[in-house]
Formats: sequence, C-alpha cells, structure tokens
Amino acid sequence: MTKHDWTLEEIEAIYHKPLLDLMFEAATIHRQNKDYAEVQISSLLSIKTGGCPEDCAYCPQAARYSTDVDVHKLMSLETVVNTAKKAKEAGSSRLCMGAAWREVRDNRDFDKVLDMVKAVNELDMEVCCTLGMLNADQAQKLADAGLYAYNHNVDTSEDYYSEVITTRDYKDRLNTINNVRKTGMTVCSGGIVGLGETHKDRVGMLKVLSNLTPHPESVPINALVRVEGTPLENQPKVPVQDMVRMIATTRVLMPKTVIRLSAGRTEMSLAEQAMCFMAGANSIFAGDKLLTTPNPDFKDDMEMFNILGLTPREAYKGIDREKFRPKETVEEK
Ligand code: SAM
Ligand code: DTB
Ligand code: SF4
Repeated sequence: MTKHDWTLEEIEAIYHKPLLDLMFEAATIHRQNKDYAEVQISSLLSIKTGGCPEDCAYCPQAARYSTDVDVHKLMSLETVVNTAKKAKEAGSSRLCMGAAWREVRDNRDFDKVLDMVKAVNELDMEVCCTLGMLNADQAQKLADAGLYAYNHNVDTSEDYYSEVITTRDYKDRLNTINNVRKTGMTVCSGGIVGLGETHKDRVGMLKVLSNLTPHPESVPINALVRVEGTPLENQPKVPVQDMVRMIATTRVLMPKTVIRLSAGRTEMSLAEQAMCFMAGANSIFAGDKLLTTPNPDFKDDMEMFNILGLTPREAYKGIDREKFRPKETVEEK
C-alpha cells in the first residue's frame, strides 16, 4: 500500500541500511509495482536561458554568477516544435521546457509558452514545463493548455534550503507544488545530491516528498553538476553509492512514482548507472544537453539500453490522454 506518513526515523532506518540490502529491497518493490525494464525517456529544452534573478548556489543560469552561459530571450514556437519532433523521432516520450525565471509573469512570454504547450501536445508527447513559481491562476492556464506535468524541485531539506538559496523560501516552493496539484496536472518534484548537505538533510527532503498526498508522479534525483563560476563549483563529486542510496530509498518510500536519474550521468559509468536502474530508477533525461550543461550522447544511451535490456516507455502509457488535451481541442469534439 502507498503510504504518505513516513517519519524521519522510518526513512533514516531505510536510508542507512547496508547498501546491498537496500538495493535488494528497492529492486523487489520496483518489480512488484512497475515494469522495471521500461524506462521513460525525457528530453530537456531550455526555452529561455540565463539571466535569472535568483541566487540558487548550484545554478549556472543565475545572473549574479559569472558562468559561460549566454543569455537568450524566449525561443520561437517554430524552434520548439522542430526540436520536439526530433526528440520524438529519437525515442523521447516527454519534452520538458525550462525557463530561467524566478516566477511566471502574466505577459506575452507566458502566452507564447501556452502556445508551445499546445503545439507539443499535438505531437502526442507528454509536455512538461519548469518555469519557476506559479500562482493558482497561472497553473490553471497551463493545465487548460494541456500541460501534463510541472517540474518544481524542493532541491534539499527545509533546514538546508537557506544555505543554498536566499531569494525565496521553502514554503514558496511547496505553495507552487500545491497550486499545480489542485489543477489535476501531474507533479514532478525532486532534488539535488551534492550541495554540501548532510545525510539528515537528504532524509528530510525525502520526508517532504513522500508526505505529499498523492506522491509526486515523478521524482528527479540530480547529482550536482559543478559549474565553474557558481558558488558550488568546488564541491566534491557525488559518490555513486550516495546516488544509489537516494534512489533506492525513494523507490521504497514511493513505490509507484517514476524516479528519474537526472543530472550527473556524464560522470557515471554504465555499471554505475546500472546500479541506479537496479535500485529503482526508471527514467532519464536523454539528448546531448540538459538545460545548459552536457548530457551523454543519445547513441550511447541507446547502446546502454540494449546492454541492460531496457526499453523506452511510450508516451501516456496507462494515462487518460483526454484529460491532458488542450481545452479548446476537448471542447471542439
Ligand atoms: N527556474 C526554474 C526553477 O528554478 O524552478 C526552472 C529551471 S531550474 C534550472 C530547474 C532545476 O534544475 C532546479 O530546481 C535544480 O533542481 C536543477 N538544477 C539547476 N542547476 C543544476 C545543477 N548545476 N546541477 C543539478 N541540478 C541543477
Ligand atoms: C531536474 O530535476 N533536472 C533538470 C530538470 N529538472 C529541469 C535540470 C538539470 C539542470 C542541470 C544544469 C543545467 O544543465 O543547466
Ligand atoms: Fe533561476 Fe531556476 Fe537557476 Fe534558480 S534554478 S537560478 S530559479 S533558473
């Protein structure tokens, strides 16, 4: 049964199990709840890059840090559609469009994003956006445009949050997640490992996510990409066992959730990624780029799928597709 009242003590006991016991438990739960060999492939597209007013210490897109990222205004609808088509042809079932915004504003750029959502939806891809904070009205507009998922990460524990970000607080994040949930869109929320947080902080973050009711439909687990010019550029590389522990614990807490092995794969070998899939990860970001940083080659990922016997999951599998059609389209019928 899916449980939403996990306590810190319970989560700590799972997280600190001997690694192989934890992996075995997570793999067993994964096989009971999911077709473990099916892995969802998402593509990321940065539709508005850089120049963000926030101070997230990990992020190359924050205007206040001097990184290699160039600022770009909102991408055209045509470029978005062409990129989405290519991603679909390559085998991707979901497109996640990201914008370096603190929050959505009710302006022409937002109207353009709504058009992008409608257009990608027409390609029969699952459409996801990550645009920063949303109020209830903006969340509803995205839902009406046919948005399937909204990504908004809690990133770390509430206690550690202010060490990483000072320009907004944890409850702002939870508030947006709540606004998304109320519209019926699916929630994608996870975090980053390697920000200098303690094991207790990781457990604290997993408590927040696993106490959301319902659980987020997707939980991305990112390893910090250490980008030159950001305050966290000199953090040590995340040890693979920490990623495995985090993914396995997430799988035990949220048996039915799609867990995405997200940023950080360029620094992981095939064997290390295999451990993450074994521990319950069943989604990746594919394509040569994440938002602004490199990701493994698509070809190499498909080779990895072959070697491990994994298959890409088709879009909207087991989902009532009509629920996520743009409103006008539904009404025309
Ligand atoms: N601006 C929006 C926001 O912050 O919600 C959307 C885009 S933001 C880049 C999306 C997520 O990317 C962040 O919440 C963070 O979890 C992740 N991210 C950003 N930089 C990262 C890095 N260097 N390494 C790993 N994850 C990162
Ligand atoms: C998520 O959890 N990870 C993605 C996506 N959601 C938006 C972003 C990773 C960004 C890594 C740094 C970059 O490429 O800029
Ligand atoms: Fe801006 Fe999002 Fe990067 Fe924070 S994570 S600086 S809000 S783009």
